[in-house]
Amino acid sequence: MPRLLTVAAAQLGPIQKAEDRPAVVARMIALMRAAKARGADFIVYPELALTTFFPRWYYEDRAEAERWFERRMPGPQTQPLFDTARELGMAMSFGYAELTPEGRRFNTSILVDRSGAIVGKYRKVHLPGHAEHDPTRAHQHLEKRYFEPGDLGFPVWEFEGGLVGMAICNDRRWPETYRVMGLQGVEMVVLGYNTPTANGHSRAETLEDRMFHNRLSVQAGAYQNSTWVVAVAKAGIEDGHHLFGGTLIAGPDGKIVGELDHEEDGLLVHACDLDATRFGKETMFNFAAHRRVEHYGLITQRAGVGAPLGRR
Ligand code: CDT
Repeated sequence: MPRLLTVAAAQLGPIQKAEDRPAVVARMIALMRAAKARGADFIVYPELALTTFFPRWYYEDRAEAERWFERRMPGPQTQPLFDTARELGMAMSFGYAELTPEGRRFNTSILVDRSGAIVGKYRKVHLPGHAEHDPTRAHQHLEKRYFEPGDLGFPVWEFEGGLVGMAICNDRRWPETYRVMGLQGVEMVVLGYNTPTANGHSRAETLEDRMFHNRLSVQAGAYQNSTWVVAVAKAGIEDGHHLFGGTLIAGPDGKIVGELDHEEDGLLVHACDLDATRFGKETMFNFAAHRRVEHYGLITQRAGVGAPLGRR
């Protein structure tokens, strides 16, 4: 019997600044009901799923950005999402801006089981962009202003009969993200993203380039760690700013099993055989047999590039 986890990648179309939480939660619930009707057990929504991608906006006073943060999860406005998940027996994952009781701010995702209980939390480690307004950029990307780097590492949880981990957006471009979870035997990585079509710098990168790098990052992480990766976009034009779509699921052989071709709310549903991860984990990427950790020291000793180690 294959170990099947039927996952629904629930892409969200744009969320405008003026759209409030109840309206977004209603869209998410509609997707959840549609996912259930298509046989899904687990629904995955994007990064910062409850609001517009607010780090594009500069607030001189950071406190003004607090309206985009959740002080409690679930809170009064998100409770209906949890209630529906419990009613349908649907596990879920979604991202939101977390404001802790101590006043700390993180870009966070959670894993919620079928009873509606939060069983896992991840806080985004790789925060792209900058902390101050940058007049040389066509678009601001102020994640470093509004969030601290995550402090929880990259844990993997026993979840829905498999081993599941989370990442958020820019994390998907870093091989360390997947490898740390790969070393815990991860069988499915779920991640959401908000990726602008324009990179903010003058260097021209086409939409095709950016979609290529999206696929490349996800497929490489899946193949090199023999894991499913479910990558879910928030897409479309938010108050004049374009986010690309391209929600996709990659299998443990790195191949894409499905991809969305629009920028609206929509579902990509796939029955993922978690046992399909075994072949890669036991052969090509049998880590215990083939990894040579004595040569990997620089990975944790250096963040940036240093002197070459080659000797004459
Ligand atoms: N949300 C997020 O992490 N977006 C980044 C954009 C980087 S461009 C400053 C991404 O890697 O998709």
